[in-house]
Amino acid sequence: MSPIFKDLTNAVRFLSIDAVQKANSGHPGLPMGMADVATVLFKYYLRFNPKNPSWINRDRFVLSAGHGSMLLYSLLYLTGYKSVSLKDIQNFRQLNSICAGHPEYEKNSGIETTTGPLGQGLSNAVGMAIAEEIMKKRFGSNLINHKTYVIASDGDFMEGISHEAMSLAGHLKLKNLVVLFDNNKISIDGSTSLAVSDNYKKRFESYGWSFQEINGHNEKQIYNAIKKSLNSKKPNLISCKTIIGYGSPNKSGKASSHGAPLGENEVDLVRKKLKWKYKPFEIPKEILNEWRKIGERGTLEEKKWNGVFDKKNKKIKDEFSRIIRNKLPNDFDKLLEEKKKKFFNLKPVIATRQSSANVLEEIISNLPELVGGSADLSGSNNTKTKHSSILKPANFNGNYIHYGVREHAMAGIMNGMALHGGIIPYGGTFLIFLDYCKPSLRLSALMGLKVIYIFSHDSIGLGEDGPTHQPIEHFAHLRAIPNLNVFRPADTIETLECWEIALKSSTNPSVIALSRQKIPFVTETLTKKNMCSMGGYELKKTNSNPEITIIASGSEVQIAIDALNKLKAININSKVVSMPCQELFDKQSKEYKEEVIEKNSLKISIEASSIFGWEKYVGLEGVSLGMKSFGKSAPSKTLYEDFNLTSDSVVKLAKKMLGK
Ligand SMILES: Cc1ncc(C[n+]2csc(CCOP(=O)(O)OP(=O)(O)O)c2C)c(N)n1
Repeated sequence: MSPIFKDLTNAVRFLSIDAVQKANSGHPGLPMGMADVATVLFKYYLRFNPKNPSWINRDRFVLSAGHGSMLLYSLLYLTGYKSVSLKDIQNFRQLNSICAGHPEYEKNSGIETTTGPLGQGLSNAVGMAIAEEIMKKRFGSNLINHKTYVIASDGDFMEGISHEAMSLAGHLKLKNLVVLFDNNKISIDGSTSLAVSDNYKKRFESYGWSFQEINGHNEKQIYNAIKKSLNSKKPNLISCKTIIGYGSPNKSGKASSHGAPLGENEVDLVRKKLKWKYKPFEIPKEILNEWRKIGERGTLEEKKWNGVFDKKNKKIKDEFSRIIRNKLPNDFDKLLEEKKKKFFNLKPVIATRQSSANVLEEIISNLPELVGGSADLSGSNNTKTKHSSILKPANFNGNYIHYGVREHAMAGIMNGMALHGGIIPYGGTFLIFLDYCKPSLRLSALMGLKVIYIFSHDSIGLGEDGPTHQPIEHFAHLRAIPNLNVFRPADTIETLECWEIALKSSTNPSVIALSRQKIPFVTETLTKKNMCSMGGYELKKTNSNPEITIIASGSEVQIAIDALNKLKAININSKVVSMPCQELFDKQSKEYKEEVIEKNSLKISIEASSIFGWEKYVGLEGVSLGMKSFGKSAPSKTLYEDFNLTSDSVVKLAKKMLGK
């Protein structure tokens, strides 16, 4: 190991252990163990420009083992990112510090993704690598030609999502993906032998990956392994045998260095052992300069790249810039307006999953950045259109991914594609299988990514597949997640409007929940305005002073309309409010809300789902009709009757509430 290399790695180690010590919490073991690997990567290979962290052709670096966050912050500071100062490092884990406990994605900061829940970063990296390949195919390999590097830990590979993501990466032959495995054989409970006996070589080779194993503290071996990976035709796993807490006389190689400060005495001993004579947070000028030189390399690389970009013709440059800036085409609004008119004239009586397919069919050719997929339910979610072409192994000339039965990885991969930029991912499964991808969906919301989840089969209305497939608590669950729009459109017009909002939401993900069963067309008037953008709106009323307001979403809007007609027949005036998106409705003015949900009326809500949350609209005197138990296996219509989700139930209730 050259003396300067040792200094560079020690700068990372000591910034990390001193920050953890000062915060009195955090994880010193990983940065100490992986400092050598990370230094080789940044010194010799990683293409990045701290002066422009968003440069589109940068290599992506993902710290999947997010608990080792100080490794990332140290590298960002040392290489000269403005986003992370020494002061920020001294404020590790303190309120509003960019150096949060676990890396939190921030645009233009060098923190490429939020990690901490183990396994997520790995799936994000697969998404980034796919996005890179798609963009490369579209715009040429002289414009897009970067790699995705990941540091992942034992815990990352124990998580199920790692299997899903790695398996798909192997299938797709994502040769631009390089995973550096911190193979230290230690996790929180102690030796990994307590819980794992996987043969990693066999595991990764069976996925179709290239596998190398090296000493993760040997500069030359690390250098050669990464070099070899650059010419691989497969995704790359480099198992780096490391010592957790490297340099700590009493805690290295032990779980005790994983997730707690080493302690003042031990930190002193590490200083002695690694011959680091500087005070906490002191990085000598010569060493900092060496690191800064590594960071400066990127300026020239980006300049060269700008030269290549400038030579492209205007059309390509404009299109490339448009999708990178996440802007929809100029004529997109006009297209939507035309299609809305067309659907309004057709008034289709179809399942909203079919409505979604019809909307997609009309817009997808105009949005080449839209990349869809499904977790093996393409025909049920209706996510694949006539204009979809399938992404194949080593051939990325497509806009549709067969994710296989891998809901969790699908969501993590969609996050990765959105993070990469230039892609708007959408992916489908049944709403019930939200349970299989929720951890990643939560991160879509936490990171504020434009990811569109298409969840069909959204209620007991799916019928005979029975209670295992009938979502009950899922809307309540989704609506409790901050920064997520949950849409449940009632017909094709609402479906188009919900798609429009989702496509225009740049800082939050969207769920579009769709019915399996055919439902009537309910839109009364054609408006230029996107009615769903208010979240809820008056659909119909029988006079200006309704005694009852019936609020419904999706497939239950028609039940509400039937009830309104039946109430009218017995001289009770009512109104129907369609509520496709509670989150957007809640953002409206008090006046609007009180006007839509008639302040002086009694309220009834109906949704074939848990009633949890509806009380905020119906109030103490109102009643919510919904599901209070699991569903049953039977035809849809029978189930609605069995669970009293009918217009007659609404009428009976209204009469009772009014004392009639
Ligand atoms: C999904 C998930 N489960 C549990 C945890 C809590 N946790 C943090 S690190 C860790 C395991 C640590 O072992 P390893 O991945 O080998 O990291 P190392 O000890 O080598 O730093 C666990 C269980 C987590 N962050 N994410």
